[in-house]
Amino acid sequence: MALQERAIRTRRAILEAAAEVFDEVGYEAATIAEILKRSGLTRGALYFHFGSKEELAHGVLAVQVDALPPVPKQELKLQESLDEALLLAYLLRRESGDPIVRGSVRLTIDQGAAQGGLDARLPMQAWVEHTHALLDEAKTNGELLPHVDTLGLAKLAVGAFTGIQVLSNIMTDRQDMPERVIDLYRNLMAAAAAPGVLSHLDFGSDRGPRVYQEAMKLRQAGAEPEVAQGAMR
Ligand code: XVR
Repeated sequence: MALQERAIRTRRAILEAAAEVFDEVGYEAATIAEILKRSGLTRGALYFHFGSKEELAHGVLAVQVDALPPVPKQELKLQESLDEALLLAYLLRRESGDPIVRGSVRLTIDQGAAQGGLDARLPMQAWVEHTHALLDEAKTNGELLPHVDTLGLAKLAVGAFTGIQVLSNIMTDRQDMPERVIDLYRNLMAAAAAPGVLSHLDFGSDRGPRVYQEAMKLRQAGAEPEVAQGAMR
């Protein structure tokens, strides 16, 4: 294995161990000793990559959006956006969850403000940009009503997703998260989608599990999203 590849894997293993600990106990209670134990690496290896707990936390925050694997491409970009939100819902749940996603989102939510402590603006800004780009594509394709401000809608979607995530976490340990996401998108899309598009969106309750399985298969195969074209409708 090339030296660089090994360094990338080590870094990844440290971030996963750190994310797990942040998810379980939060930033304040997390210790480097526990993260070290989880990672199974040496102290030297960890400190070579991250100099402090704060650096570890910022490392976990920085990879949040990239931790969402690609969903199969769809003709309707609005469907792709819904599919991403559903996939994220599954990656936040305990059984089907991804440690980086869960740990990183806990760090983001626990901050709650732009100032003080960790800087959680980085992942939130990245989500807004990612969602904005997808909605812009949808608008270019005529999927959205002409008056729709895509940046405003992107901020609304990210803010609302965060809100229902907190609600679902408190009420059901995120068990009802897929339902909450479908509810959110039904209502957002009823206000923003162009006539005729709404009826072509799949809001079915079996959509989430299918997207999740498909995305996990793609991730295992290490495939690019394009390969999935036509694999899922
Ligand atoms: O941007 C997002 C999607 O486009 C759906 C709207 C999700 C934003 C997730 C934000 C993250 C931070 C806290 O989730 C939290 O609960 C995929």
